[in-house]
Amino acid sequence: GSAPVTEERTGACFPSVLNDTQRLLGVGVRKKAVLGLKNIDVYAFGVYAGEAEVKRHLGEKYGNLSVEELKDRKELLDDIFDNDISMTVRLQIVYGRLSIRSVRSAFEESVGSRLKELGGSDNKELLQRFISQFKDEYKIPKGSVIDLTKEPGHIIRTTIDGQEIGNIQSKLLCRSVLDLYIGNQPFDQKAKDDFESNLASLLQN
Ligand code: DAO
Ligand code: DAO
Ligand code: DAO
Repeated sequence: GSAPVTEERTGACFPSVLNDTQRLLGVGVRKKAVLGLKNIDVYAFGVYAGEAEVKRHLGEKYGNLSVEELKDRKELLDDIFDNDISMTVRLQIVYGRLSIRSVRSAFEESVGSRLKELGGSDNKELLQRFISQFKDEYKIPKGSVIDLTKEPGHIIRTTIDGQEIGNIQSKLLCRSVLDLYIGNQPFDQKAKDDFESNLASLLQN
């Protein structure tokens, strides 16, 4: 369908297609425990992938599988990466008092742990290079839209409300960021489940 999709918990609304090429495959919420006490909803997110590329690169291998079969294929995520399929994770800020400082430290924790896990060796420099894009003067009030776009060549481009703040070329960083949303311990399991189901139906068309 082409109607926008509303993330139910936050009411955030996501277009079903981005830039005429990328299809929305799952939506969810990033929560965070503050002071070890209550969970706050930080942002809603939508995960998009290039429709034509998905069909071109994965159709032959996965097109005949049911959703259940597809979910059992652990190498699917690897194939998405190895074929350098363009993707976007769109974040819509829900929490009204987000400071750039807290973004930096949350990022070090979440992406940093994936970099360690997936990359093995010392990736402090890569992490710092990405984080240095987040300058103190940026403001991300409630309603801000941040796009993390993975372009061919494993370039990750960051925009806030359509304005580019930087880009970095790194396969490991692309993988680590996407892993937060569709990897083994995703921020929102339902978003990952929806991603897989919608990917399966995309491949069957
Ligand atoms: O169920 O909460 C939800 C939303 C999931 C995202 C739905 C995206 C629909 C895109 C369909 C593409 C498959 C052809
Ligand atoms: O004010 O201490 C606080 C709570 C801040 C929570 C920060 C979570 C940041 C998550 C990353 C957001 C990326 C846009
Ligand atoms: O939620 O822990 C997380 C990871 C968030 C990744 C996205 C961070 C991009 C934030 C850009 C902020 C610019 C000031």
